[in-house]
Amino acid sequence: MSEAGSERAHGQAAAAGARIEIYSGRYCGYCVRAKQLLKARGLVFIEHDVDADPQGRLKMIERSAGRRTLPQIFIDGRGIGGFAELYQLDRSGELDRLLAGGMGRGVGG
Ligand SMILES: N[C@@H](CCC(=O)N[C@@H](CS)C(=O)NCC(=O)O)C(=O)O
Repeated sequence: MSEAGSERAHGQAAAAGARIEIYSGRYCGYCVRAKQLLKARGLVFIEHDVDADPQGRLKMIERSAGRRTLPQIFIDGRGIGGFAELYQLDRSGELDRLLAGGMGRGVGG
């Protein structure tokens, strides 16, 4: 199996089935907190370690419309921001709706 070392899957199978991606760095406290929150919710996520992957960092910036801070988190391809935004979504209950796909259609734009 080829192993680039920059992308890893975490977590256990979750009911929601949403694709959660987090761009992270090794010495990033907000990344640690974001991953802790996701794990505490039992959510599966794919981690892109951009320290080991400069192209991944460029892709993160492109996908997030220019955001450069770590982490950057995507749910089903939609950038939600960093840890602060994840925390707020979790607190407000919006995270559950996003994971259930309830915000996925006909919203925004
Ligand atoms: N409000 C952001 C803060 C993120 C942040 O400051 N991340 C640090 C690393 S832990 C960073 O990217 N610093 C580099 C920079 O600000 O350009 C969040 O909650 O994710």
